[in-house]
This record gives sequence, C-alpha cells and structure tokens, in this order.
Amino acid sequence: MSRQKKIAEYLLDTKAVKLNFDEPFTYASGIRSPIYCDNRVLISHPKIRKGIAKAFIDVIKENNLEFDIIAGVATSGIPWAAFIAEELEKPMVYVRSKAKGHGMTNLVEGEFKEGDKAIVIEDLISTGGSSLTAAKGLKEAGIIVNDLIAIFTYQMKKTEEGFNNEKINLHTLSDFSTLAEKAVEKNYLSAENKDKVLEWNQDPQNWYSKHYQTEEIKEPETKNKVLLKLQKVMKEKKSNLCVAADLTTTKEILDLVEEIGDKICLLKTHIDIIEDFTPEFITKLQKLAKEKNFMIFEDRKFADIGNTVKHQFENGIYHIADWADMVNAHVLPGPGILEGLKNDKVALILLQEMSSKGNLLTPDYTKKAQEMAQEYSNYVIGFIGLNKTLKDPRFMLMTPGVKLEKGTDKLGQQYNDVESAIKKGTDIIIVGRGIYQAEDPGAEAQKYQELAWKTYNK
Ligand code: 5FU
Repeated sequence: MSRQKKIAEYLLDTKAVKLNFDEPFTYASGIRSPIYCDNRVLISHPKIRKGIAKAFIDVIKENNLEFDIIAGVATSGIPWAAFIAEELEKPMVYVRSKAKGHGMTNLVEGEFKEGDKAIVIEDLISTGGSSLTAAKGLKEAGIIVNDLIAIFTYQMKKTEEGFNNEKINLHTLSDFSTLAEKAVEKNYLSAENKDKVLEWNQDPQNWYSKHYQTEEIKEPETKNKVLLKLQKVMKEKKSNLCVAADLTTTKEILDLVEEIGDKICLLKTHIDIIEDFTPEFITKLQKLAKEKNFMIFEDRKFADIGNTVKHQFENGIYHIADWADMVNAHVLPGPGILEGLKNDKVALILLQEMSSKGNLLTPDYTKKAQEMAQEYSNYVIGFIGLNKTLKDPRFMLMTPGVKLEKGTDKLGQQYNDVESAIKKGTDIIIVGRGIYQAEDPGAEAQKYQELAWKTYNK
C-alpha cells in the first residue's frame, strides 16, 4: 500500500478524520464541510504514532532534505517534531503561528543560530495560512525554511499558491483525494458521494448550498403582506440592514433609532431586556418607525407549546402581537407552536440555523424548519440562518452574527463579515454591537448599509 493510502487509513481508523456527506460539519467560520480533521487524537495511538513519525522521516530521507533543526508548529505540530527530532538525534524548536499576547513575545522557542535550516512540521494544512505564518516567523528569526511537512492537506486551491509565493516546498503524508478513495474502499463513504465530497475543496464557501439546495420554487401568486411591505421598504431605502438594538433602557434605544433609523429596513428588539419598559415606549418606537420607514422585528424566539406561546405573544406586559411586524420562533416544539402564533398582521420568522458556536441546529433540523415554513407559508416569511439552502421567494433569509470583520465574542457568538454573509445567500444582515457600540452609530450604520446593499445587488 502506498504511504499516502496507509496514512489515510490511520486517519480514518482513529477517526482523526471524519467524512460525512449527509450531515456536513460546521466549522467555526460557519463554513459547512463534509470533512472534519482533528489529528491531535493520533498521538494517543502508539503504533500509529510510530508509523506516522516513520513516514515523516521517510519523506525527509527520500527527498534528501537538508536541515539543522526540526521546527514544530505550535501546538499540534510539536509532538511530531519531537518524535522526529528524537529519532534523528537533531535539535528541535517550536514556533507559534501567532505571537503570545503577553509577556515575552518569542515566536520561536528553543535554541538556534541565524542561518540554521529548519524543516517545519505541521499536522494539518487547511488553507495553509497558519503554517505559512509560522514559517514566516521562523524566517524573521533568521532561520532558513525550504521545506514543510504535514500529515494531511485539504488540497485547497489557494494552498499551493501560498507555498509557491513563500518559496517553500510542501510535502504531505496524505491528502484529501487519497483519503476519499480509501474511505470508499473501507465503506466509510459511498462511491456515489465521493465526487460530491471531493468538490468541497474547490469552493468551500458555496459547496453546501450547491448540494443541499431544495428545489427552486417559482414566484408565488400571493405573498404575505408583511413580506411585501418589507421588500418595498428595502427597495425604497436601498437597505437590507437590520439593526439589533440590544440596549437596556428605552432612552438608549430611542436615541439609537434617531441616529440609525434612516439607514435600516428593520429594527430588531429584545423587549424583555429593557429595564424601564412602558407602553409609551412602544408608541414612540412606532412613531419613529413610521417617520423613518422601517419595520419592527421582536426577536422573542418563542419555543414552547402552542397554548403557552399564544399567551407570551398576545398577553403579559408586552402584548407583542399588538406592535411587532414580525416575531421569530424555534420549530423544536413541532407545528403546534406555529398554530399558537398564527396572526394575520404579525409575520413569523423561523430559526433554521444559529450563529452561535456549538449550536445544535443540524442540517436535518434546518430542512425540517424549511418544510414547516412551506406548510405555514401564509404566516411564515423567512428564516434566521446563515446559508440560503431553500430558494423560495416566499421566504427571506436573515443572518445575525455580522460585523465588518470576522471574529467571535466571549460568549460563543461567531461573526461573519458582510460580504461573506451575503455571498452565502442572505437577504438581510442583522448587526448589533458592530453598530450600537461604534463611536458614531449613524455613520457606522451607513457603512454597513452601503456595503450590504452593494454586495446584495452585485
Ligand atoms: F438567532 C440568532 C442567532 O443565531 N444569533 C444571534 O446573534 C439571533 N441572534 C441575535 O442577533 C442576538 O440575540 C442579537 O440580538 C443579535 C446579534 O447581535 P451582535 O451584537 O451583532 O452579536
């Protein structure tokens, strides 16, 4: 068996790499993928560990790679670098792909001399970005880097280009296409799905929508009135921006709306986080909505049985049904929740996906939410989600977790940038902290509005 295949077998047998076409994985970036790789588990298998370390050494020997030191990329490359350095009785260093945020900011740890040649050891190449950052760190420290060896590569298009630009030879012990072949041989993957899986690395951003699109539905004869109004407002204001006004006093919210009201099609509220709520607040908000021509979306995320949500929607102190243009709901409780929220004036948005890390809304759940929306299309006008997997003009996709730059917060929120969110097919971006925490929320909202509308209409 070739080395590439043998290593692929190790990866599959230890479940370091998992393939799943039917229920793709979601990366931290929100990208959906049929492959998930966590090579860190490999170090727990002594025999396999030995086999992999030997494969690294074979690559070094077969290619007559010249070097003085072995450099592991922190953290996952470190154990492999250690096994190799130990076996070859050579010095070892390790290198961070980012400088430490505090204290001494050594990128390279261990002893070396300027002009030393290093072979860089890595466990996985996805885009190659972090490996190249590490290699650049070594070069900046005066170390010569000509070769990098990794256990596995996703064989993405831009990887090769990156390595060529840095003039570094990339050697890998195995790769995505060999692994897919081996997975078919071992019945982990059907031959039928292999080609679809292999398409992923050509266009990871759009792979999911391509394969999970349900049938495209033509323009329906009638549409929900709230949806028609929303589409009209969007066109009139050239805005597909929804601002999440997650502030906790009525004054702060009303002040914010004064500043950003002209730039948005939709204002999203969490009415139950307001400390000084009074019915007058609603009157003022509705007046502003009329003056500034935007609609109101109460992000209540109902999630109970029909009878309870009906009370939560219509009664209590908030009387949401009297003032919101739209509200949203989880489909977890089943169709009863949609029955409880049926309303001719207030439209419904269903959660098909969430932006938070580790959420449990699987592709299968998404599909069920879409089926329920189709069944209740008189009331349901859209989804909260990240990927337009249902192309049906009766529904709009609204995406939260958007900022000018990708990132995360400390409580699991995951941000996409405006362009990536819209490229995944969203109709409306929802922005909270990116706008209301800005120094000048009005100016910031304008930036988001212009960028989102331009990208949406490209
Ligand atoms: F359904 C969802 C979701 O999946 N993610 C979200 O972030 C809703 N949200 C809401 O969007 C959340 O409750 C906030 O009101 C808003 C995002 O705010 P941020 O400040 O832009 O993170």
